[in-house]
Amino acid sequence: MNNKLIAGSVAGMLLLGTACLMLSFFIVALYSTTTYALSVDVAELYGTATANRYYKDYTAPDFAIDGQRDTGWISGGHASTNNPDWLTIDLGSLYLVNSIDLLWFEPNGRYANYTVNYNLYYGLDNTDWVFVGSGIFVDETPQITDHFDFAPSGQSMRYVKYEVTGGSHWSSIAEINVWADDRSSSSSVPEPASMLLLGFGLLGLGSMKRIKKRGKSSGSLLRPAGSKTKGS
Ligand SMILES: [Ca+2]
Repeated sequence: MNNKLIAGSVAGMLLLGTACLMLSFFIVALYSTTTYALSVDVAELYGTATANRYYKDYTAPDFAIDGQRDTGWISGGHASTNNPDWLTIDLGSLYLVNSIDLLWFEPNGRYANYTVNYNLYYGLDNTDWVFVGSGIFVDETPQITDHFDFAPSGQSMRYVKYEVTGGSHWSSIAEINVWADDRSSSSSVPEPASMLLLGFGLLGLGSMKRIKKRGKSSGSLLRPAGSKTKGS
């Protein structure tokens, strides 16, 4: 191959490889400082639950945030609008909450069509409450879950209040899941695009080295590893 042509190719690949590699490292460094939070149940992880009353030790408030679907809080009596039962959760600090799920007990048929009427609130403190929504759990379906979404921006809160205002069942709830971006579980993850660019950079340097080697030996790039170029 013409020496000038080889020299030109080497210079071009050197320039291209260096440019790709520098760009790749810049993007990887940029994204390596970006954190991606995981959505977790901060009530189960960090919360403490308190209620105005509970039936037995095995139906205490903390069983509403223990992550188990077959345990829960049971007040031991009926509530009314004028005399509600309540359970509050203190998350320990402010969280930007994405959604809240309420899971009632899986009914076993003993109390078919019994009901629990509830209101859901959140608060920045344990005094002033902001209404989120209300519902009625009816003991007639295999699984009973109500979902409250704060998309797209989330809602900052430290406290959650589940209030029962009536119904034919004793006041109760199996699980209250409070989904938020967990700051402690954030992780640094390079994006696939930056890793792809890094690959291009390395590929460019690899091509440059192969051309430099070909310029010296004029041998085949596909020859088996370890084989010797004629005359070497
Ligand atoms: Ca539970």
